[in-house]
Amino acid sequence: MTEYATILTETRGRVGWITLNRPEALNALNSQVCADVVAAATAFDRDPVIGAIVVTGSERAFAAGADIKEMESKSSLDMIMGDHFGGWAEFAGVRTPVIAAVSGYALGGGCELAMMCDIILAADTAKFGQPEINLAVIPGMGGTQRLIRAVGYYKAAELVLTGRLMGAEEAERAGLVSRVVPAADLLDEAGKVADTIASKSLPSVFAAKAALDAAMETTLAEGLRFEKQAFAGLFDTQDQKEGMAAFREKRAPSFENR
Ligand code: CO8
Repeated sequence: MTEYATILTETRGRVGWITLNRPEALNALNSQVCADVVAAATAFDRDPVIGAIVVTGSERAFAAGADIKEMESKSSLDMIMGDHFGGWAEFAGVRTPVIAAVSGYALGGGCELAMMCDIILAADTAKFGQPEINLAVIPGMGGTQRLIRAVGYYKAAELVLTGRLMGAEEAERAGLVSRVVPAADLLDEAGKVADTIASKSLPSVFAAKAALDAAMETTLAEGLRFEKQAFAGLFDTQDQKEGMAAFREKRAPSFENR
């Protein structure tokens, strides 16, 4: 397994785990973290054994944002030409479903990283927010776009314009969080969700994620066309025959591609 400077990685069964590991900075996302997470996630994505990825942080912080100390002295030109965080688009584009297991702070880029994932499980201690306005900047890794799609315009506007943080329960009510669990159970629950996804037929999992992504990115008519094609495409897989035969024969399916 490759060693990374700012994250820990591990394979458990068919699940790839990525743990942000900069405790001294509450897992602030500097360019090295971006490079490490992208390298680890894309390596898991290419590994045919892996059917789901979990990204997590520490008990105190999933990630407290992009690294303010790294960004502080940058000019506008540095930000444009450096493209320090360009890799996050690659992370958001992996085919394998990614579960964010969030405990403690998920602020700024940390909240945005969670929103690049497909499922957000939150410990009851989690705190979400886009406090960039307090630094005289705005979200830059998708916060103004993905947060609106998750919680609607008015909630997103309040959070982005005031910098207010919201707790796990409020985030779940608002639709940002898939499920809130007791802090002590967070990693077990994330592992269970990941194992469940990884037990399915991979082509159908990839197709489901791509169709869900299409819903976030396109019109209803385009999305429905995409879904129809993706649905039809799965009927050429052996696993579709096996899944439906297993249903008819009242037994568990045994998929080829998982
Ligand atoms: N960047 C750098 N260092 C950080 C960050 C951060 N985002 N957050 C915390 N740290 C460091 C602190 O400086 C401190 O280090 P040190 O001990 O050396 O002083 C250490 O982590 C512990 O933090 P605190 O002492 O502040 O811990 P508290 O428990 O008192 O407070 C908070 C915790 C409330 C989370 C507080 O640390 C905080 O407000 N952090 C900043 C939150 C924030 O503003 N996040 C948004 C950052 S901007 C952003 O994310 C933009 C994303 C888009 C970038 C796209 C580029 C293209």
